[in-house]
Amino acid sequence: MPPPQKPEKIIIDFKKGVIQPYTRKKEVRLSELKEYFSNIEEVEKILSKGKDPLIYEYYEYIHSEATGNLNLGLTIIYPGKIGNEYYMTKGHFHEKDAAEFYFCMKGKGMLLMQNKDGEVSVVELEPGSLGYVPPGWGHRTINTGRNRFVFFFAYPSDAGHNYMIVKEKGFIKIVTEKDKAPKVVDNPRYYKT
Ligand code: PAN
Ligand code: ZN
Repeated sequence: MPPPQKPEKIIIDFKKGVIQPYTRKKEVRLSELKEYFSNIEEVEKILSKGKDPLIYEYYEYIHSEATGNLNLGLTIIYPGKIGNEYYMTKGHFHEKDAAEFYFCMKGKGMLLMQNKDGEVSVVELEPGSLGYVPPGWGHRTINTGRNRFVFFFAYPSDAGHNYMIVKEKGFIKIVTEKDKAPKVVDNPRYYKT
């Protein structure tokens, strides 16, 4: 039996966009996202110039998987585009049927979701709004604004993460800029197996 856990207080710093305490910080740069943006030529062009921009970073406070816990965290997606596709997270499915929520603190963006039947859903997020990811839905977040898009998330500690489905097939939809506004369009690289 694991030792009983103690109640805790977590500080969410709205100004800095950080949580305290956290157990893990991850920075994701363009070079790690080669397979994820639809315009691969543009990715290669930027990298070949010796540039490797920071696309997003997240802080996670991870609890034991064994005891019905929640993992808590905060993600910052920077503003920008690769070609006409906005900066975004990789996106993933949870290994288990585990829900998650995203509470937007700063900026604006979209929570793009799809289930295994190919149904797609988009929730627009602005400060004060919360996007709910039901169990079984793959999820990715996209910064469609001009400033940092910052959100707080929580999900069951034993959820597990599957990135392979998205890495290999992409999402059914992508979010691009057209006439200076975000548009959700079909992903030309998405294929069904
Ligand atoms: C979030 C994400 C975080 C980064 O904590 O992990 O926003 O996105 P990727 O994991 O897709 O790179 C979450 O959904 N956790 O389950
Ligand atoms: Zn998740």
